[in-house]
Amino acid sequence: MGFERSDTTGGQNTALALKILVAGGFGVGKTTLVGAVSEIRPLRTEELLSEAGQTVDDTDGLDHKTTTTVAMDFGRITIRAGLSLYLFGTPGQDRFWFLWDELSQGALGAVVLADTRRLEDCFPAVDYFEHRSIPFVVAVNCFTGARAYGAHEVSRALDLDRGTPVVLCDARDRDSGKEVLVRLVEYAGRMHTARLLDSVG
Ligand SMILES: Nc1nc2c(ncn2[C@@H]2O[C@H](COP(=O)(O)OP(=O)(O)O)[C@@H](O)[C@H]2O)c(=O)[nH]1
Ligand SMILES: [Mg+2]
Repeated sequence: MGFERSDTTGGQNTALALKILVAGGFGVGKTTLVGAVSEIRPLRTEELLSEAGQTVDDTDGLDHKTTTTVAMDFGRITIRAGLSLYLFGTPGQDRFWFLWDELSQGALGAVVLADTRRLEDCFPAVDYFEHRSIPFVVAVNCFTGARAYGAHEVSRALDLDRGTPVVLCDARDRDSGKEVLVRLVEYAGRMHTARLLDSVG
């Protein structure tokens, strides 16, 4: 389980910094989410969609998206005193998969963003975290114009393991994004405890 302790006050106030990945398909709202919740000016690397890129990046049904993240988003949020999260928005395109293995080293867990209009776009991310037993929550970014599905329907459509949380959210909204992250931290905490008990029992 990846975290670092930074002790700035001689052992009085030990701060935990946890690493969280934000994954999901192209245009699902990863950059938006990291930007909405981050207390520091989010670092992002975007490039204008090149003409060549446009044939690769299917922008149908996306809201006037003209840039794409080629490296990743980075942000930080303090959940409560002594607990902050470092957020890494993973590259949303297949040609950047090779970056994920490095990014996922030491991560507590992941948020998989989903858009119910293109639910299949998050299958690769779901598979990726399931196969590596990295705890994740699915956050349905409720775009205007998208039919509202319940958490249960999304869970079934994605064939998630029982217990994997599905949260409806608005990636543009700070409180909504924070709620997703709190759910993830709680869920990942339960998963890690259960595995620990399994390994001693
Ligand atoms: N209406 C609406 N638009 C959103 C929402 N989240 C993101 N967007 C827009 O969708 C586009 C893609 O979002 P972005 O964060 O860049 O997606 P990324 O590729 O996953 O990083 C941007 O133009 C956002 O402004 C949302 O919850 N509602
Ligand atoms: Mg992005």
